[in-house]
Amino acid sequence: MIFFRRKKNKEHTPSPDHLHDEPLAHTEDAESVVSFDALIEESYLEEESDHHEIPPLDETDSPLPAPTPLVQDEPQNLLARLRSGLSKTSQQLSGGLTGIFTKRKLDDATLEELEELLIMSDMGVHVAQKIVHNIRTTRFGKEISAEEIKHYLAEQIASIVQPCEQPITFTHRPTVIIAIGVNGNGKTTSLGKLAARYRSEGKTVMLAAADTFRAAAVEQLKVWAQRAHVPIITGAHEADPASVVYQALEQAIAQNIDVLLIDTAGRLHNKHNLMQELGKITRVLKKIDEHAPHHVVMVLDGTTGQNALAQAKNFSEMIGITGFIVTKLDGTAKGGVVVALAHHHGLPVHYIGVGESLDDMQEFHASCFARSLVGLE
Ligand SMILES: Nc1nc2c(ncn2[C@@H]2O[C@H](COP(=O)(O)OP(=O)(O)O)[C@@H](O)[C@H]2O)c(=O)[nH]1
Ligand SMILES: [Mg+2]
Repeated sequence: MIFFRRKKNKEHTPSPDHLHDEPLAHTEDAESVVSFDALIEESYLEEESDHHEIPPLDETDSPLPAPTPLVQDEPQNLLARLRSGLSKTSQQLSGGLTGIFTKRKLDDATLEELEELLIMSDMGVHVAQKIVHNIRTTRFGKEISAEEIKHYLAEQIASIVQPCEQPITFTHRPTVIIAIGVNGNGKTTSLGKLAARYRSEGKTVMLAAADTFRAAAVEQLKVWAQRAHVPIITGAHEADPASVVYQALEQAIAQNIDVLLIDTAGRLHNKHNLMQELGKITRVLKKIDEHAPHHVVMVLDGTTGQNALAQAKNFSEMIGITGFIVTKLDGTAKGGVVVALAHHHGLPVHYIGVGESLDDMQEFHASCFARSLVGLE
């Protein structure tokens, strides 16, 4: 399914604000558009065939001695994983840049090709135009190598995404983090990875399975809880998610837990039900702690490119999102979507997912991300 995906339109180029604010109406350059309810409903219908693989426990991550630092936390490992995770996007960008800038001056034609290349990585028309405009004003008419362009791009991208480099803060005990987002985006997996990460940092962690609609969803979270050696609160099948969350927060307080991670359902029949459920979850949390939830993190699937942007827009209009996790960047050449997200939303991007294993959830570092995205060491 594709929606809100724009083709470049040279005659009419909307302003960034215009693009951001535009409702999901049918436009000439939208390939196909669906409503939010259709999106939710579709993900609900997909449920029948929705058997997410739960990777087996293997010797690399089980048993996870807790608290023990994850291998990834060594800086070289982190960077290497980031680079390989973003390699689909960086190969496309890097290959394209080499093609465009081999012994060529920075003229209208090369700039146009550069803009196309940036749009292909899903940075969006406006980010691409902004970057190309900046290059034009400083370098027009000069000879420039692909390597120089990469450095320049990395700087530009880093400056756009820098404000989003904001790690999760742990200001309360327990700090309550709730994951929301469309089915299949990676909520459960991301929370499992975070449970292991926080545990390895020496924090005490509890998981709450508030996606009570699907038994498999609870089982999936249980496997992650086992791996990360953390307790999990679940309810009966189709129990009220709000009651699970209430019990979880009570338990977390009683057990002096540092971080409570709440997994929610991504698919309900429509927007109204989803809003109601998330609203109720928030209300019951506030009965116990008026500041909870301390983080409402939307999990986005990076492989959906500009579609992820539209989901972010829809959810942020419904619910007060405090930050993002962008998953599956390893599976896509559309890694530029993080740049578009930063440009349009400006909310923190707490973590990015660059693979399926426990070690593949990284804190978002603007300059490392930018350099890796364009294929620089
Ligand atoms: N390659 C890759 N796969 C991921 C990543 N994050 C999640 N997944 C996979 O995406 C699928 C859906 O994830 P899940 O956590 O069940 O999504 P949820 O429905 O939002 O809870 C699973 O097969 C995960 O293993 C990632 O960063 N990279
Ligand atoms: Mg799930």
